Amino acid sequence: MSESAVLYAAEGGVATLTMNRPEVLNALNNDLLAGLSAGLARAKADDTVRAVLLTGAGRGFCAGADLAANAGIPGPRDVSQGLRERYHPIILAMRQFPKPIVGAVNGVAAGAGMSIALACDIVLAGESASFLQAFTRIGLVPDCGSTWFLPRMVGDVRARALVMLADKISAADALQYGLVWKVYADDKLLPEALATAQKMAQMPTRAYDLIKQGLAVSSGNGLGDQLEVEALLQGLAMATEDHKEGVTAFLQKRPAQFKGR
Ligand code: LHQ
Repeated sequence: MSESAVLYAAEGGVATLTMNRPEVLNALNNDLLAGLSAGLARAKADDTVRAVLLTGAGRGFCAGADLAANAGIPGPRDVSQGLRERYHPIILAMRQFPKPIVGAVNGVAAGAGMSIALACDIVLAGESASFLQAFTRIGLVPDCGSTWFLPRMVGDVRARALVMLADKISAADALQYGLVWKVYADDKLLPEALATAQKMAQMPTRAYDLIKQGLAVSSGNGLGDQLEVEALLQGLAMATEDHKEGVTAFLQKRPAQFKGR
């Protein structure tokens, strides 16, 4: 595995993962996929890391599967297995990641690269970023969670149009559709994304983990079941040191100092 396909830097509670194949807009080959998996595992294991920032080097965020590298895949069965073995673990790891993930979409996010952007907890974009469900342009179907994320994020009408028409949409449209949280001037994106991640790294990390667990099951649950999930999660949140600190700080009229425990 090439160490440089994904750059890893941890500072101030934030691990920054930078997809680093700028010459192909960070298209996903096995090195980059392995680098993402390794970077996520490293950030998860490091107790000093309490938030992750994911971005791309150069002018792209991620152009999806490397079509040149994948051109040699012999048949559909191998593609399915490749998705299961190399792509799905990343999407699931992101959604099950016990710390928040901020995505800084600095350029085009296409195909599986758009799915990866959508798997982040907070998606921020530069004003020249774009989003492309590229799959049908090459006779494929959306993968890596796009058919799961999109209807939930933008509704059925827009989800169908995005995946079937495969038009590249601007960051402004993505904001209007609810695919991203905020759009910044290109030169402000990374500093703003880092500030967001740093702020989240000071927040109650265990509560974030529990929130992600609750949101993960909400769309499959009825209200009664989800109320029960919330009750269980709240019991766990209430047992954390950060909850005690939050209440103590409130009563003492001072800012809380959360430790992520
Ligand atoms: C690329 C790529 C790329 C290789 C740009 N691969 N080189 C998962 C697993 C298994 C099987 C199949 O599928 C999947 C899921 C998927 O992700 S399928 C979807 C794959 N992605 C695409 O179809 C997007 C292909 N790329 C594009 O349509 C364009 O490059 C976009 C719209 C992203 C950007 O366009 P431009 O800004 O005009 O840049 P460009 O096209 O000139 O690209 C710059 C370079 O990057 C260029 O290389 P070159 O040597 O000519 O400078 C491209 O060939 C290369 N590149 N995407 N996915």
